[in-house]
Amino acid sequence: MPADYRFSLGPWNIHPGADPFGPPVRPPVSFDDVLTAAVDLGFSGIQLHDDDAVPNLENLPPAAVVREAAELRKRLDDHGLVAEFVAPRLWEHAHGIDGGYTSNCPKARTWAIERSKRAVDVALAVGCDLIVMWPAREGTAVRESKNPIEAARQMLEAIDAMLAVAPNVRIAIEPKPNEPVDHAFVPTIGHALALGARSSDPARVGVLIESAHAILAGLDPSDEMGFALAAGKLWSVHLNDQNGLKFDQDKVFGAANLRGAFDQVRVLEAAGYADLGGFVGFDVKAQRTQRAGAATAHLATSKRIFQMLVAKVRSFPERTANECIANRDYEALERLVLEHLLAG
Ligand code: XUL
Ligand code: MN
Repeated sequence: MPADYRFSLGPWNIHPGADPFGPPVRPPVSFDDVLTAAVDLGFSGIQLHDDDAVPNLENLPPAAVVREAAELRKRLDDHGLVAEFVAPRLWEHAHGIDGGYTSNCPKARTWAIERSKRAVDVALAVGCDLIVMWPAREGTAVRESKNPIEAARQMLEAIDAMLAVAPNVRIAIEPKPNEPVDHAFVPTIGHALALGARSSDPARVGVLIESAHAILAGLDPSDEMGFALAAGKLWSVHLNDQNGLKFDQDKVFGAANLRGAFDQVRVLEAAGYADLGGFVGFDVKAQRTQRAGAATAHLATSKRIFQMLVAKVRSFPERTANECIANRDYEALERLVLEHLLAG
């Protein structure tokens, strides 16, 4: 029997509905309510930005940051939850206006590295060894504003600084090709793995793949996952969906491309992802039209669709598929997949 999948979410996945064109439409949800909702939804992992875990971390000495993170660990414990990862949130702070690690301001770069080291402290105190590095503003809106050769070196320096904090800390890079910047540095899984391979300890650098981010890069998320899985580097996923090349939509898993979602689940199943111990995270956003009482439906639906797709993958007629492949009859294979997906 394959292991059961473990599901995770971040507090930002349950939010009051503000978007770049309008204010919140639902009351704020407290952190404790997020934890309760996670349990009710059958999730066991909580993903955290460093300041989700310790909201005032910028104003606290390092020892106090660690103390607060340890307190949070107890609160998670009380709910039967564990922290999956901590991600340094550099992109909301004034110092991170032009990126952190690749900012053109040396003071901002120093701040970014120091803050990232604190994020490692937070992760260890909250009981996890995984840091997620989403290089949000590490990139350009004006191509000539930064030197891409220098930027690769700076990203590497940041990774090495975090690795040096503790011998057991691991880093999962979560690439995204654009938004909020026009061109992000490290835009795909290939870039992330190449960078990790040049770090001071390649064994401790892997990736988190978000479906929508791969689609925004014009790539197939299941192939991106396959590439990372082949290298033993897929340490987390942010399953969601994306309707073509536009802003990062964070739609319900499978909502835009059910077959693409099936293929992602299929590659996870093929690799025994559940046995490898990684969480299945859903980086999905509630629609702004949603009323407060129903603003977790996107998470419940994503999980349900994932589980239904696991059943679809497990009942897929692999033998017939292999016959189609042996006969090089890919039209028959196409039909087999489509009929299987449509069968009740
Ligand atoms: C941004 C994104 C982030 C990261 C965590 O597009 O996906 O939420 O997953 O910082
Ligand atoms: Mn994400």
